[in-house]
Formats: sequence, C-alpha cells, structure tokens
Amino acid sequence: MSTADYWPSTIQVFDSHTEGEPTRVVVSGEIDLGGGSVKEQCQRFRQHWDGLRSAIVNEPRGSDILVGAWICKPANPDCTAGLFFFNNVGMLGMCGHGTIGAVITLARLGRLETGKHLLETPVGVIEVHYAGGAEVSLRNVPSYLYQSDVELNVPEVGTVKGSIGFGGNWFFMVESPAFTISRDRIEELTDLTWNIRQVLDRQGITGKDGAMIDHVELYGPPADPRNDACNFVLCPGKAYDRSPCGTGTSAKVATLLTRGKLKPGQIWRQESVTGGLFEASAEMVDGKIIPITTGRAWLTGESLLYFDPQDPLLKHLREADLASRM
Ligand code: PYC
Repeated sequence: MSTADYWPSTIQVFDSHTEGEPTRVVVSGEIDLGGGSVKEQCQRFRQHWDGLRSAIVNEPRGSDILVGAWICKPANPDCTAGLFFFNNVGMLGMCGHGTIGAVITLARLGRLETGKHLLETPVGVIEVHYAGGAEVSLRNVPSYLYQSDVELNVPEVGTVKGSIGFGGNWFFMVESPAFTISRDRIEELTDLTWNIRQVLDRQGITGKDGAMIDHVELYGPPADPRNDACNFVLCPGKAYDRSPCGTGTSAKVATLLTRGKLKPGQIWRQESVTGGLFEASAEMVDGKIIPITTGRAWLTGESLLYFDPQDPLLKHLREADLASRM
C-alpha cells in the first residue's frame, strides 16, 4: 500500500460547541478499524492512525482546543452508536462535552431520534437522553473518588492538596490552596495547572492500575451566585476546557457524594471559567456512583476535510501511520 492510499482523501465532519468547548465529529471516515468493541477500535486507531488524528484536529484544519469524536459501529447491539474521542495529543477515555456535541450531530443527521439511547465508548456504555433542541443529558460510566489528601510540592506555589478521581478520565482535583478562577487569569491558571500536571508525572502519582492522571481541575466560587462552583480544567494537551468538563464534573459529583456533601439526586450547578454551565447529580446504582450531567451544544459547521497526498505538512504524519503497520 502506498502512503497516498493509506488515508482517506476526504473526511466529512460536523463541528459544534458545548458550552463553548468545540467538538469535531467525524461522520464519514473510510478507514477499516477492524470491528470488535469500541475500546478495541479505539486502540487500533491510536496505534495505526495517530497521524490522521493529528491532521483532523490540529492546525491547519483545526486547533489545539478541538476534541474529535469518531462515530463507529458498536459491538453492543443495544447501542445506537459507538463513539471514541481524541484531542491535540492523543486519545481520551471519555468526553462529556464531546458526547453532547455528538448527540446533536447524530440527531441532525437523522441517526438518533429524541428519547433515550445507549452509546458504547472505550470506557463503557453510557446512556444519553435527547429531548430535542440543544439540551442533552448523559448518564456516565461509574465514577469515583480514588484518593484523598494527596499533597504535592509545586514549584513557585508550595504545597498543593487535592484528590484523585475518575469520571471517564482521571483528574487531580485541587482542594487547597484556593485559587481565584476568572477569565482574565487564564494564562496564570494554565501555567499553574501545567506545573501540577508535571509534578504528578515526575512523582509517578497515578490513578488506579497506574493510569496517567492527565486532567487537572481547580475550583473556586462561581461568578453567578445561582451556581455551586466555578472550575478551570486543564486538558492533557495543555488546552483548558471552555465547558465545565463533563468527565471532570462527574469526578467532582462522585467525590461530593462520597463525602456526604451532595445527596443522591441533588443538583450541582458547575460553572466553567468562561461562564458555561453543566447541571449534574449522582445516583447510587448497585453500590456504584453514576453521574448524570446535562448541558447544551450547538452546531457550528459542516465541512469536508481534504488530505491531499501532495500536502507537505501531512507527509511525516502519513508515513508514521503507514510505518506502524509494518
Ligand atoms: O467534557 O469530559 C469532557 C472533556 C474532557 C476533555 C475536554 N472535555
């Protein structure tokens, strides 16, 4: 196979934003992911199409804040679709805002009707409820607080204490000291959370089974007094989440429920640094915490991406993908 044949020459995408955070849903990308579970298809994509991932979401077709969502065939026959997620540097286990964007995209395409649907993701089956319009609710995979009172010595900051939690991705949730979270401090907050992320990596602090903690979440008082908290979430590739982060909010409500600070079914209004809002709650099902998050997404565009074999910016990406097959 030549490098020119290995990638599709075009890919159709729908773009949307969920409370300000963009999602690019691939709706027709002719590559053979080999079937099986969505986890297996996602692993093959990671192994053999990592260059294509980068070409879809990064410059010049996208930007480092874009999250990609690939629609694929689910192994579970009860699921309406399979879905895996990626960003500027790699794959994501799950993505709450991306799921909301994917649901309104599937609805627009006539591939998902209003009502309840199951979707298969690499971390498990989730349930979404689409009532029409912009709003989508999602029942996430079981989420949990993994470790409390983890102390880090962060250069230029000192001791930072936080918790490690899972909400489909792994999070370090900073509890002290308190930081002011506001739009005009984004550069400072990015530096701070990136420093924390590097300390976690250097000290080998991980989630369960050695999982990398690749999201860092700060909390502070909300700008709108009707909300419960404002967050700043740094994503794995150093971009911050414009939305309140679906998986981060899941880890947060699971932590609050575990600590008795939130009752089952009680609403937690999570504001983002840019003023986006998710409403979340958590339920106990068979001893596991299931977060439910509601947010809104709007379509922003529909495009056909071109991957011209002569494009010099694609050469090394395409060659690396082809080499991964040898
Ligand atoms: O909404 O779960 C989320 C998310 C993860 C990374 C960016 N957004």
